Amino acid sequence: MPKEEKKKKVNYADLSICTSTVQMLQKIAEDGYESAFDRALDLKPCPIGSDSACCKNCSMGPCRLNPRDPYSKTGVCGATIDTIAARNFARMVASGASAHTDHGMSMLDIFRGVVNGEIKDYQIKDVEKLISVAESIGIETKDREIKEIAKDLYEELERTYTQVEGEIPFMKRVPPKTLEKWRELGIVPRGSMREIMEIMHRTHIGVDQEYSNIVKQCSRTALSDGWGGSMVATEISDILYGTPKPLQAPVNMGCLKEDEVNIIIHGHEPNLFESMLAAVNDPKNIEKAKEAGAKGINIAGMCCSGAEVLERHGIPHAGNFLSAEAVVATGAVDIMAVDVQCIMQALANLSECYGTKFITTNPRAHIEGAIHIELEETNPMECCQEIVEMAIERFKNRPKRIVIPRREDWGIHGFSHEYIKYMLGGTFRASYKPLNENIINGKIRGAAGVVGCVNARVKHDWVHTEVVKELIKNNVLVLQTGCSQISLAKAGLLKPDAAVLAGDGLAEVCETVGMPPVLSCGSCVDNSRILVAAAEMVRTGGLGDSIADLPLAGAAPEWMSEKAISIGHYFVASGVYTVFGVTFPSIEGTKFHKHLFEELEEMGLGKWGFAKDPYDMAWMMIEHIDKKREALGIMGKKERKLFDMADRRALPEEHVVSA
Ligand code: BF8
Repeated sequence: MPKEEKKKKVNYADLSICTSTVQMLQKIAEDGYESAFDRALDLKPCPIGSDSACCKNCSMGPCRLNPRDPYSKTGVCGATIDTIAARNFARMVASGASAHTDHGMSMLDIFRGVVNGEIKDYQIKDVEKLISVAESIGIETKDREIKEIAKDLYEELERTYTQVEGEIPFMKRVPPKTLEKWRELGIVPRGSMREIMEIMHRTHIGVDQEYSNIVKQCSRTALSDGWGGSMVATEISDILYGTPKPLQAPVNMGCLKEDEVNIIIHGHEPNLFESMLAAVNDPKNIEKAKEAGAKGINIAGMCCSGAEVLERHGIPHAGNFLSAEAVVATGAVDIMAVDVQCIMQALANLSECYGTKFITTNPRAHIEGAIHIELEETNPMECCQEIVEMAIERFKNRPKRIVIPRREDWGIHGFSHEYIKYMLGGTFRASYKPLNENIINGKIRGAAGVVGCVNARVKHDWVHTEVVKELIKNNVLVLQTGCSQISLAKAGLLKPDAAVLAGDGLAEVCETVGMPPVLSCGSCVDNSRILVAAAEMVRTGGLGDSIADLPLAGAAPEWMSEKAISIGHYFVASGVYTVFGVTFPSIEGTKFHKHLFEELEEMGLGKWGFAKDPYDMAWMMIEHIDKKREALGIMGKKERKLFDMADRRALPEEHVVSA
């Protein structure tokens, strides 16, 4: 079928519940271009690859096994389905962990430059946080100069990456019982460089060919991400740019301004955004924009870069990963500047179609067709100034037709774990005790982290939204990060009055404390905030001795990136039941699958789960939370389930959407 004809048949409202995105997808099609949603329709996923039944680790292959009869064949070298799937999984963990740990390392490089005086454009903004992080890993702070503490902190945290033997510094934050389990299983991370290197070695042809031993190294590597690289990224970003506190901020494309110069920052590391904020607020630049006929300069975020400044400064957020092309299609974006991760290559061409200047700024991520202006940490303003000037130039030559969806959704963002503690306990008694007590008395059934990507293979934003609605309706407090929280912000669930959608117990707690039932915690590296919160819940007492005892579950309902696999696996290794949607890279019935989905829990860790249907996903989590409550002896009288898994299974599959 000719492309044009085919495009006319697509009803974009079937592919996303974000009305702004739908409006712009329609515009992209009408303008004769295509988006990831169109490409997903054109390009069916390879069924063998989706089941992880293909090995291309050497040139005797690629060897494709039969997913329907996975033990009927092996690869040329004799690798079984369990070895092949475990190796593929391990390489996803390694790649995802690399992304987060390399991001964390960049933050640490900047911190070192600030401490040594080589970098002057960033400063230690949050001294209180610096001291608390230092103390949490045993650095003496009493009667010492801030600079001395910061230097020790830098040197200590560098071990997170470079250490070849011993335990990484943030192991001191892990509840003792959890750490004891990791030591017993031999999965305490040394340094992330060593763990990632070892995964790449072990998954080479002819090395580790026992799935459970491969998974052991997955756990060690993923933990070096969650309790290592990601945690360093979060903590150093807070020290340099401030620890988030709740604030009200808008999300969605209505934040673009027709009469202002619009700059979108997309990617992951907060440095570019922080420097761009300084540049757009420079009165000289505002004056230049006015001379060009604009009312001012407007800056907004996308994806995790956006989530960082949304949480810290209340800067508007234009949309999550899958809305990036839609935002460009407004024609109103004068510049989209990016750094690393989750930047679709297609943005370069599409930007050209709409006259948007598309700028790469990081030496690790050039994109064909983009203009590269490198951000030097020692002189970030040079790059940012050039970007602002280009944006003003583009404003002068904007295309005539600009279409901005008018929608803005306001919500509360910025729930760092420090603030959650303060919010619950007050300034002088900051504590997780009220949370634990409300879980013990049953008003709150448990907590869930619903996080991660959006994926063009399922209905955009819909799966996230339905999972979260079902959880809060059943008194589960939800913590969010990444693209997921933007989905829920657009659905209006990050406002205190969303408590009307919560069950009676959770609603009562939300009303008393004045918080929404869904807490927006930041970017994907900020999943480390959820780990710290979980450790704090254990330390507070009454909910068991290890993270695996907590009535806690996690989900990435629309995941797509390798980073999500690393995150999922560090939650699992930390003791959390973690349910993924869309697809899962293993075949049910294989030994590898059973290991991830059952045996890890029997070993005292968490376990993986998988469901496509959001209500199934939510109920798998709720039933797990109830199982943990039973084990803790806090189940009380059995709550009446309005609609449980058995009811769900009896229903036809009308809620499962595939694009
Ligand atoms: O790191 S949630 S689509 S933007 S990978 Fe990417 Fe996924 Fe979004 Fe943030 Ni995280």
